[in-house]
Formats: sequence, C-alpha cells, structure tokens
Amino acid sequence: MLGKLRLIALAGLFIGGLAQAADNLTIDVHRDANCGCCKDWILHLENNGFTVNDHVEANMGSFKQTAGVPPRLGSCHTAIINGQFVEGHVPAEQIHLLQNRPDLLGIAVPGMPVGSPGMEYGDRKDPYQVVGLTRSGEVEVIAEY
Ligand SMILES: [Cu+2]
Repeated sequence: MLGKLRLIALAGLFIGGLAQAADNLTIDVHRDANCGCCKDWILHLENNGFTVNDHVEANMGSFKQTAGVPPRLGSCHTAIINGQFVEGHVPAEQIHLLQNRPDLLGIAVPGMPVGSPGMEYGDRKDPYQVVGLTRSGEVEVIAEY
C-alpha cells in the first residue's frame, strides 16, 4: 500500500516536470540601453506571464547577426526563448504559439509598427504582420494584426 502511494507521488512529480518543460515562459530580451519601446514591450511580456531576463547590449547589430535575424526582418530588441528568436514588437500570444513551431528559427514583427505591443500611440493602430523564418531561409506570414 505504501509502495503504491509512493509511486503515485513520483508520477505526480514527473507530470509536473513535463508541464514545466512544455510551457517555459522565461525569455531573454536583448536591447539598447536607451530603448524606451523595448522596455514597454518587456512590460507587455511580464503582464502576460513571462519572466524576462533583460540584457543591455553595446552592439545590437552584431547581436542580431549572431541570433540569425536577417536585416530585412529587423526591429529594435531581439529576444531568445527556447533557442528561437523573437524580433521586435511581437504580441505575447504569438510567443506562446511559437512553441508549436520548432521548424522556425524565429518570428518577427519587422520595423516598429504603431499600435503593436510596446508601440502604443493613442488609438492609432497600423496594420502589421508577424512573420516566421524557416530553417531553409523562407519567410512566411504567421499572423496579421
Ligand atoms: Cu521598438
């Protein structure tokens, strides 16, 4: 009887561990020191359940190159989560969905569209796309806002 209980307790620990691995919400954000919209995006992530490690970089250009972000997809900050990049003002919900797309190197909102998370400017909302970069270098539209 005692042995069986112990097994159940162990199974619970195991399932708990799996759930954690499948939903790892710790993200590393790399940005310039004086980037205000980057800080606003970090707040957006924290308000949506992410734990943010904030890194101030001296040279974002070279960091983006190392992270594999093509210049045409570039924005201000570059985040890394579970080995994939998240470039620019990507909505938090799209970062959750990224966990279902291990085939992508990363996702991006190129430029800095007004109305994207961290780029709020009154009621103005410019349309923008979230795009994904495949491992073969193709860019595909993931979502439109
Ligand atoms: Cu920005």
